[in-house]
Amino acid sequence: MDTVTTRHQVVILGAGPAGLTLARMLSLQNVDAIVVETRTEDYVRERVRAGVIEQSTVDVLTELGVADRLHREALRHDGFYLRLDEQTHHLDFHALTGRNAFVYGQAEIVADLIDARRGDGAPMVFGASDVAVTGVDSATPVVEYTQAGRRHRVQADFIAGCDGSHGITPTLMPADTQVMTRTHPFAWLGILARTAPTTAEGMYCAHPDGLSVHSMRGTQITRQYLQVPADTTLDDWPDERIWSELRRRSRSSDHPELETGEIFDRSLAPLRSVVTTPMQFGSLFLLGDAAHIVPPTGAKGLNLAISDACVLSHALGHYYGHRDRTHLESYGETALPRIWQAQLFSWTLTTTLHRFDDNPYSWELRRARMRRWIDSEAEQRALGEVYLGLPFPTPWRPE
Ligand code: RFL
Ligand code: PHB
Repeated sequence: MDTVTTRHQVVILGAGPAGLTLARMLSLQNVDAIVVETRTEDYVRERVRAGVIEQSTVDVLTELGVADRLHREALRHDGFYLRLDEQTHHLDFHALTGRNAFVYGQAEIVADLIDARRGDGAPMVFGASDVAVTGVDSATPVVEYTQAGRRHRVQADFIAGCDGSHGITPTLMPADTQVMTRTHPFAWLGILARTAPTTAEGMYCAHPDGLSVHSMRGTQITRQYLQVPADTTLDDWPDERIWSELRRRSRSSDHPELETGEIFDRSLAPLRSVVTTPMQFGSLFLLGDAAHIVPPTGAKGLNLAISDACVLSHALGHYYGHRDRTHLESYGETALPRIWQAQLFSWTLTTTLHRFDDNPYSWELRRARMRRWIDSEAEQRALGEVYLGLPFPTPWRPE
């Protein structure tokens, strides 16, 4: 097979939220990058995942000129509902902070970013196979891949590892890299269904038998999750079992029973917390899920991916604008404090809202903490500040 050699300043591996947002930020700063993705474009555009995005993320996407559809179609939420002891409570973070959360599917954000990149006429490759990266410990790293029967060899200054938790870039980090991991003893079964949402905003239902989450995609489709055992399979969950469990865990004395309807997508996601440090090595920088994972409780993963993209884009802007490496050298140190705040938030929500054991003491402690969230304005404000998005560590380009 013949090999085509090209050169770009930055190779971005992965066309998820981290990679595509970084690509847009670099394009707007005239930094020459190529995006290389193993999946097909259709697959990436349709992958069902996140839905709740922070005000801070929406603000950046707006600045990047990729949020026109988002502003037309996203649902704007003030907070979320918490159902405890069959009663529904609204945590109104907007009233306390003046900010909002937005519901807009991850696939839509990805589609908007792909369309913007096409508009920029900037290189983006889908369906790459046999991706190999060499020389990350040097100033001349190389990425090779095969696409449409040709081998490509790309020389670059930097590699942005945006290839997610199962990608190859995390494996290129040196042996003494710390990968701090906690695996939670359960998973989330997620569905998309053709039903109307029961509450106007997303809802966490804390039930002694386990969590159920009720979110939405627009006004006609719901996105709902059930805490399930880590070793369960989708075959264990016929539709009737899913609905009866969602209904049981979300029963209330103040709202009608959950509506049921056609389930047209279902998936299982394990719950893990991971932080990799350092987040960089030589000319390689890890972003998003390639560097850290949060359990989906609290909806932080995509937002963190975009905040990493800001930090790296800012640092690359400094490098190409002024040949100043200082921001590149402190990339991880700059990104990590916000990542740890999101880890703490997701950890707190995960350990409070899920059932870990059937010990009544554990349940009463969890109830006591939720009562504080419901009853104390100070606690609500503190939750709301993180839920709606702490400020990003840096602007996406040098000021
Ligand atoms: P992604 O989205 O996994 O993208 C990585 C991309 O890299 C490609 N890839 C490669 N490309 C090139 N070469 C290779 N060798 C490659 N190997 C893999 C992959 O095909 C893929 O396209 O990572 P990124 O960009 O870091 O984005 C992270 C987010 O996707 C993730 O954190 C969120 O989905 C997490 N998450 C949520 N985050 C939120 O902010 N709000 C939410 O409401 C929310 N809900 C969720 C979630 C994640 C969930 N699951 C499925 C874990 C709900 C669920 C159920
Ligand atoms: C979603 O709408 O997909 C969603 C809602 C709440 C979460 C995670 C995901 O905690």
